[in-house]
Amino acid sequence: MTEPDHPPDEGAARAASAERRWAIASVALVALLLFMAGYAGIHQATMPQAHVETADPRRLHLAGEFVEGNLGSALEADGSVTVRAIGQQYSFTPQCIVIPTGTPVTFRATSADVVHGFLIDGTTVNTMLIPGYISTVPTRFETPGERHMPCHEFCGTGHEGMWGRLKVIDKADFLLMATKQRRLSCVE
Ligand SMILES: [Cu+2]
Repeated sequence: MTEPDHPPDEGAARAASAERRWAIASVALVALLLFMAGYAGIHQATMPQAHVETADPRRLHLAGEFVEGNLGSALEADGSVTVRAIGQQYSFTPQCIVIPTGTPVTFRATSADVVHGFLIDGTTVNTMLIPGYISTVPTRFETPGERHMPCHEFCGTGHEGMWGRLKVIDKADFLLMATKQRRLSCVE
C-alpha cells in the first residue's frame, strides 16, 4: 500500500473534529436525559408503580374492594383518604368523587370492561384504568373546588360522554360527613 501523495488535507481534519464534537454532543444529550429521568424518578417520585395489583374485571361487583358498597371515599385510621372507583363504558362510579383539602388522598381505580382514562383536569393526576389491574395514584389538594374527570382513552361510541366530577371540600366538612357514612361521594 502506498501513502496518498498529497498532504493530509485540511478538510479531513475539520471533518474529524466536527465528528468528534457531534459525538460528544450526543453522549452529553444521552447523559442529560438519563439525569432528567433519574431526577424526576427520585426527587419527584414519578416512578412506575412498585408492584402490580390485579382485580378480575368480571368479578368486581361480586367480591373484593371494588364491590359497589365499598366505592367512594373512605377515611382511614391514619387520617388519610382512600378513594375507590371503577370506570366502565361509559361512566365512572361514583360519578362524583368527594375529597377533603389538605389531606393525603390515594385513588385506587380499575376498569370493569375496556381501557379507560382517569384524569383530573388542571392537576397531574392522570393514569389509565386497565381491566385486570388496579391503578393507584397518590395526591393531595390544598384548595376547595370542583374539577372534571374526562375519560381520555377512547373506549367506544359513548366515549365523549364519559366523564366524572371531583369535589374538593373543606376538611372539617368532610370529617363531619365521614361521621355519618362509611363511604362518601357527592352523587346526588
Ligand atoms: Cu372511557
